[in-house]
Amino acid sequence: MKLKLIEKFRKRTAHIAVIGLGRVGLPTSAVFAGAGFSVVGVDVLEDVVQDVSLRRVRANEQGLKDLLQRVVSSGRLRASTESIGVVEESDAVVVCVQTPIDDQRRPDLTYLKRACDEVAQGLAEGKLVIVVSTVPPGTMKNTVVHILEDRSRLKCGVDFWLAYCPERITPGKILREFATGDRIVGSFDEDSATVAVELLKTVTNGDLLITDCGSAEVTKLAENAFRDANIAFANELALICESVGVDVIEAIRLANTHPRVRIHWPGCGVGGPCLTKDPYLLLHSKTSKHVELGVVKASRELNDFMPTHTVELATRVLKEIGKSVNRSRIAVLGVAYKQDTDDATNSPAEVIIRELVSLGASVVVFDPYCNESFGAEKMKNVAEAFDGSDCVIIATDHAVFKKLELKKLKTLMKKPLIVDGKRVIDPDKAKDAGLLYFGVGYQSKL
Ligand code: SAJ
Repeated sequence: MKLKLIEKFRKRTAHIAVIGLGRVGLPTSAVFAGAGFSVVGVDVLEDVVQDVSLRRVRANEQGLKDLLQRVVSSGRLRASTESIGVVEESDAVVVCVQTPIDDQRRPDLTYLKRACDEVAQGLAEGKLVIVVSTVPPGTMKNTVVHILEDRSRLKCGVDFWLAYCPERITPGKILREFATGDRIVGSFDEDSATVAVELLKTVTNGDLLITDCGSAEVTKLAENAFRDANIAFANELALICESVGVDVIEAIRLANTHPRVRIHWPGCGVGGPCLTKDPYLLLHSKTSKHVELGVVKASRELNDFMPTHTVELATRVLKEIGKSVNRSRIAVLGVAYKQDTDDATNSPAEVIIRELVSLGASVVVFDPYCNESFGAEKMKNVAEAFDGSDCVIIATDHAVFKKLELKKLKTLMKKPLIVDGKRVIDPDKAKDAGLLYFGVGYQSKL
């Protein structure tokens, strides 16, 4: 049975179902179809399914539109809202549904449980199920395997194979990272690992690192929680540097010349769908009775405070130069949560804009890629944003913001104040251009 499935993967004759066509599922479907498989992507949302049929990609993701055009036109990828029948006709099922947190920041596994229940209804002997969704530790063992086995009356590792292979793709570079990145393959049994590796080998040249499910779950969460904590450390340093009059970027640059130090970049906050959520999935399982497990939680809290800190910085400096925030026109450059993408999910810019508006400022925004404006007036270009402003706040590190013509732009401003939330501008260049420059981790003398 196992060899038959492996043979189908090698010959690309296997049929693959991808459940969930979001940020991860859509590229996953396209990549498997691009590798030669016949793929059906399933989503509960009609318009998402229709987007695939119309070959429409909403995200600004390098190469994805071309790949989708190719695989849909060739008939290797289609989409459906009906999961059970699609699973019945598939040899492998890849689950990519969202695993959000609720208002209390507890994991909400509703989508995952529903997807597993439907997969179980279409499951038969000899199929492989791979879960890709990010999950709290223990979810595969305590939830996923039970739903699959109970509903299908089949035995994992005997009748069907099951693996947990979290994604590691980063928006903007998804296809490249998919093709070259190493992948974790967590499984309960050797055969499941072998079969999952055979499938993943068809789409990545990276190493496939086999482990048990629990380790794979913790690894995925550790990756994002570590990055969040590292950024929080950089942000804490930034706050310290502001109070002692040191440029945090200089301190981090020098500290990072030490062979065992690698501090991340500070800024006006951490956004996106992953770093803002995954640490809470990890925290959900904390169990120590002897010590308060504070690092992950404190990191989240500090990073969540940074947009407010940026607003406070702008407000204070405006006041010092004789301008109250409620009489100021403030331009926010960048709405996306991440450089050179159009995604505004949990963007620090949202908090910055909303707080400025609630303080009575007149807020305008410019982002070359992102249509979202969180209620602020959208400007067509950088010059329009600077024109008549009392303060410009940089909230996203888009590459174009690193090359602003500061001398020219300064002449358009009412007050020449720039607050660099992403530290993309050289303070000396800004000062040479006649600007008052403040930034996260950088204080100027007025
Ligand atoms: N950020 C900083 N300082 C830094 C790096 C990032 O402030 O030094 C900010 C960014 O501006 C952004 C936020 O953090 O607002 C998140 O950006 P990111 O590039 O760290 O991460 P994501 O959320 O786009 O993608 C992460 C990646 N995880 C890691 O790098 C460990 C990606 O590889 C994962 O696949 C993705 O989460 C995911 O889906 O889990």
